[in-house]
Amino acid sequence: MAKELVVYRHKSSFLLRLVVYALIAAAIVACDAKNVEKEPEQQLVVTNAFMYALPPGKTVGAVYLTLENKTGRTHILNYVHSPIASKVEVHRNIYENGMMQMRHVPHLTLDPKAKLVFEPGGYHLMVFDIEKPLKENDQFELNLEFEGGHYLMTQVDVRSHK
Ligand SMILES: [Cu+2]
Repeated sequence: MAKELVVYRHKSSFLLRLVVYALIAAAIVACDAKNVEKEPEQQLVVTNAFMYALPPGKTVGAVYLTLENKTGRTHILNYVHSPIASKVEVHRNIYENGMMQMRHVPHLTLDPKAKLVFEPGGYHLMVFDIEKPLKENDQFELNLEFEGGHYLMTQVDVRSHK
């Protein structure tokens, strides 16, 4: 009788162990699923962000950078923030009616696998009301806010005019 009881207990702890292993396995799968979900946002990449040093008294400048969407999904850039400025906007220069026009692009669509180079004469980030004069080799922070509440932070290098 006592022996049977021991056997029974042994079986039950084996079952319990199985359940625990199953739960651990499920937790690992859940973690993996989370990582996969997070990955697309990590594959939005900003590189080579820079601004030309501003002449004394000037408080508005243009930032140039390369924005890459390495994901298979469309992403929309809705807002850009910087601690050094009151406002940052996505602008695009368009040559129209013999004149260079500057347009505000409030929602910039980045197609899957798209690489967009912000450069003089094209896309740029207009930075308004810069609080302190920016000299060569200064750096400041820029935060890009995409639809769905995903943020991308980058440092902007201040370069001298050539
Ligand atoms: Cu502009």
